[in-house]
Amino acid sequence: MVGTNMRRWAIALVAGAAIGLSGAVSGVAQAADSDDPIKIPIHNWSSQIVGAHVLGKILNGQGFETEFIPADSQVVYTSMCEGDIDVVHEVWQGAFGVAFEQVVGEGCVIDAATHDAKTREEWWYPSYVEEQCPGLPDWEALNACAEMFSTAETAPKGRFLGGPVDWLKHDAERVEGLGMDFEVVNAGSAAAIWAELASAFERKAPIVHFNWTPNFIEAIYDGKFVEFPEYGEGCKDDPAWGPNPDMTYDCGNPKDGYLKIGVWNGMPDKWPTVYGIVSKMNLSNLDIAVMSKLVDIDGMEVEEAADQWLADNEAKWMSWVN
Ligand code: TMO
Repeated sequence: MVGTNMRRWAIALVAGAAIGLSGAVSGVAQAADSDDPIKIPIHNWSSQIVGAHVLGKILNGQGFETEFIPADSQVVYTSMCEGDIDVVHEVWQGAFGVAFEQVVGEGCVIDAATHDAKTREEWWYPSYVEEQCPGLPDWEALNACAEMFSTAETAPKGRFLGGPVDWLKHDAERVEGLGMDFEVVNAGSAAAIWAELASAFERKAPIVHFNWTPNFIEAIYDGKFVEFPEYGEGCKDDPAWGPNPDMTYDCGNPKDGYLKIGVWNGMPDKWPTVYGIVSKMNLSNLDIAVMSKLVDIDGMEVEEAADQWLADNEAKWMSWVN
């Protein structure tokens, strides 16, 4: 660590000279922090990818190196326990709450912060489907229309187009627990869901698929989430809970789910400055929606989108750094 510290101080001196020792040495990592790169996962939805680069650029600006690692969004929680990933900045309650709370309970991951953003991840349909299937957004009304949503693959059952498997929504368990006439077909990517929505929308064809908020979709398509039996503590781990006494997941996802930041429990010792920054990071619903919009609507490259968000939100991210 001596070498590490020497190098940091050398950087600090050079930076201090360059800025006339104005006191703005906040642009330099503290002596106590390790030189190792901070390992940030890259998942498979746009806001997360842009936000990972936003965080990376903020840390780079403070003199830290970062490494982006493509990661399965469930396995990432055990990877954090093993020290292979250092920070997950978009922990969505609906998709990852179970995996995240488990490793926090084990003590190897720290629940470092809760964003202001409130999230919902749920079955969703474009509004014109309400004319085709009366009684929506109630799930029993949806189920009565199941066949309308069938494809060659699922007929006579309706198709629910789920997200990529690593989002692990337990939709199949829900279908079984609630006795629904649907079959879950997982999309290969988020882009595949949006392509199917665009195509169905053109033809005003019935479709029900996985969606979430905040997301760019709500800026383009009018639509609604399906209302399932209300989520409650116990639904995901206590079979006795909910309408089906023998099964878990017989409920919808939380309607005002959290969005959290998890870090490897070694971070506060290894990179105290980084831990300080990450613990203050705080994104709103608008931030998440804008990050996805810059890529999915405006067609920007990820890095460009991250630069744009940083340029438009300087006061916000500077407050995490200082
Ligand atoms: C985790 N996700 C936002 C895709 O639901």
